[in-house]
Amino acid sequence: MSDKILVIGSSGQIGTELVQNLRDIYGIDNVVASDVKVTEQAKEGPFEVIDVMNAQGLLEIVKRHKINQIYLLAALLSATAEKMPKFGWDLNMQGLFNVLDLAKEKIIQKIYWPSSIAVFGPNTPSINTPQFTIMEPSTVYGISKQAGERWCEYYYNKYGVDVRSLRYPGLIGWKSAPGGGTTDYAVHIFHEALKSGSYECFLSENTTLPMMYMPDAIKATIGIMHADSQKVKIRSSYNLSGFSFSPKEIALEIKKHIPNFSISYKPDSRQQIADSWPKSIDSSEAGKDWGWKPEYDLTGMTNDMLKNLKK
Ligand code: AKB
Repeated sequence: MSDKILVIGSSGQIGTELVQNLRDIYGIDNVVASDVKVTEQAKEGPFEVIDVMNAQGLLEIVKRHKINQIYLLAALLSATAEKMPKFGWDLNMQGLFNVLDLAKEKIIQKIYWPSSIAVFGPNTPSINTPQFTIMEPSTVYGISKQAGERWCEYYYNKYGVDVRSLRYPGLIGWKSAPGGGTTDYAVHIFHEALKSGSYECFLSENTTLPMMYMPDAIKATIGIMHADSQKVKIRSSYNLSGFSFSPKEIALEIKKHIPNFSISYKPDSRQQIADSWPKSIDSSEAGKDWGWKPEYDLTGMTNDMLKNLKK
């Protein structure tokens, strides 16, 4: 059977780029984009409006398009979920159950579901955080991702559901805007540097966080989905690392291109979230099991971001 893919939450930061990449591989008609409302993406290929909380509506669309793989990206991220804890939990968990159950019933064959560095908490070793370690997340988003990881592993062990997952660090890209995350500053800073030459950062200057350039994140996502099933040994979620930096360090890197660029700091409630997360991640299990290796570092990412945003 040929692959027919549904991307849920396709108009967000990851989905925008993932859909383009999947369509290059599988063909436009074999990748159905979907979001809670109609977006510009509807002009580019098959598109459906899906509320992932509506299991029956989801089932109808899956059957109509003969979908056999789902990438479930719809979620409330860390900062937004803190403002709407109950809705954040409901959306992040119910959406996952609705998709896992489709695979349990053998209606679809394969699932991609993103986890996050938010599964870690203040008691986790924060440097080179290991794959298996203390996980006591202190945010709604982190709690939902950690619970989601447990359910993914459970569905794999109990029902043989082929679900694959990565713990994304902060993601940086120029094709689409992030929404509602704690790491979003690392995208905003580029736009403001080019637009106004200055940026007021909502995290303090030495807040180091793990980050990744979007081409690497897409490569990892498609890489784990294409890996032989036996190679995907971890069915909760894999640590995934790119590089780490603080607001001060990225500002210095931007200054190499825009010498007059200035940054100021006004930490808000997101500071506390960032302080609970690791500073760097050990992704050696992903390297060992299915060959993960990032290409970009801070300098390479900054060069490429500015080059593309200037266009
Ligand atoms: C967020 O900041 O909430 C996300 C994440 C690290 O999962 N970018």
